[in-house]
Formats: sequence, C-alpha cells, structure tokens
Amino acid sequence: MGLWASPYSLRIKVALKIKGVDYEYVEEDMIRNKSQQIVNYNPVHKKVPVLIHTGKPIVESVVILEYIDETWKGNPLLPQDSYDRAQARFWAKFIDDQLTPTIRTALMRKGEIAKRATAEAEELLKLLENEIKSGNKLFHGEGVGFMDMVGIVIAYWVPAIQQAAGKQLLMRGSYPCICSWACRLLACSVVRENLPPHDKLVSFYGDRIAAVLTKTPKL
Ligand SMILES: N[C@@H](CCC(=O)N[C@@H](CS)C(=O)NCC(=O)O)C(=O)O
Repeated sequence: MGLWASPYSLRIKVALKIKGVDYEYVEEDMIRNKSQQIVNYNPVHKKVPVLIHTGKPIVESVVILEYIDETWKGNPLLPQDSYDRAQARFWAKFIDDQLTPTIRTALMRKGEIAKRATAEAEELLKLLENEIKSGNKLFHGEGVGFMDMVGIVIAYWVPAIQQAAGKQLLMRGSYPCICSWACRLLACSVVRENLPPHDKLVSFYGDRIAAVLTKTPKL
C-alpha cells in the first residue's frame, strides 16, 4: 500500500522490482481520505508504505527494505560486509532523520523558521557532499543499492519541492558530487521507470506548501 507522491513508497516499488517479486499495489489517498486499513495496519504512524506479506503488515520503509532483502536473497540490496552495512544504515538514518526533514522545513516554510532550516540544511548537505566526494562506495556502487533507494528522496523529490517552493537549495554548483550521484541514480532504468511525473509532483507539492503555509503562522 502506498501513495504515488511518496518517496518512501517508491523505495519499496524499486526494491521489489530489483528482487523480481510480483506484487499488488494499492494506492492510498493519504491526503483526503486515509483508509481504516492503513490505521489498522500501521496504528503507530498511520502512514504508507505498508507491505503485506503472508497476511502480515510490515511498516516503515527502511524496515521494509531490510525485510525484503532478508526474505528474497537474490540481488542483495544491503552490502555484504558488516562494516559497509553499518555505514549504509548510518547514512540512511542521516537522510531520513536529519537531512530530509530539515530540507522540507527550509523549502516548505517561510520566515525565520525557513531561514534557520536553510542554514542547517546547507551544513548537512555539505556533510553528505564530502562523504560522496571521499569515495564512499555506497554512493558509487554497481547498480541500485539500499543507500540509493533511501537517497531517491534527495535525488528526485528535493528538486521537485524546491521548484514548487520557488527556492534554490540543492544546486549543482554547490553540491557537485550529490548532483552527479543523483543523475546516475535517476538514469538507472529500474528507478526511472517507477518515478512519478516531475510536473505532477511539483504541482502536488505546490498544493502541500500552500496548505502548510495557511496553517502555520508566518514567523
Ligand atoms: N518514516 C516513514 C515515513 C513515511 C511517510 O512519511 N509517509 C507519508 C507519505 S510520504 C504518509 O503516509 N503521510 C500520511 C500522514 O502523515 O498522515 C517511512 O520511512 O516509511
């Protein structure tokens, strides 16, 4: 179960494709009409994606990716070496817990909140830029791996959100290594063929930004 505009849902679609697993996709209207099924399957977060396998729900995209990797062994997603696996989990947590929320605040809010978040996002992007520049093989691997799936949110969603917001944050001139990695990733057919249309995503985020700004005081 997923949402077409969700980068977290896309991770699961790409992972299942790489593993060659057939599945039934159920689109959820998370904005206007969240189904009772989602609440039942994911009572803690009430979010997509949810993977139902052998009748049981698995939630949280990174947990689902690891579940998929352990259940279908062919075409491994996580690195085989345990140090590299720890690194992949570390950078995935960095992207999901720090980088993405800060970028979203920088792009989707206004005023002092956005200004503070922009400064923080620039620092976090520099950390990622330096890590890729240093040659970390998680970002230079063959094919599409766990780290790439997590990073699609940066590679494809951030440019769409910044276009919707009319702001510039992740630019090639400032972060050439992140942008080259993003280009390589988006050129991979298994990713490209599953991406939602860019313009549709920009329009979706235009509406989300308008909704956020009308709800929050303009600080
Ligand atoms: N940490 C979660 C994030 C999932 C998430 O934020 N899903 C959004 C769609 S992109 C959602 O379902 N939002 C509905 C809501 O917040 O009510 C994951 O990795 O699966």
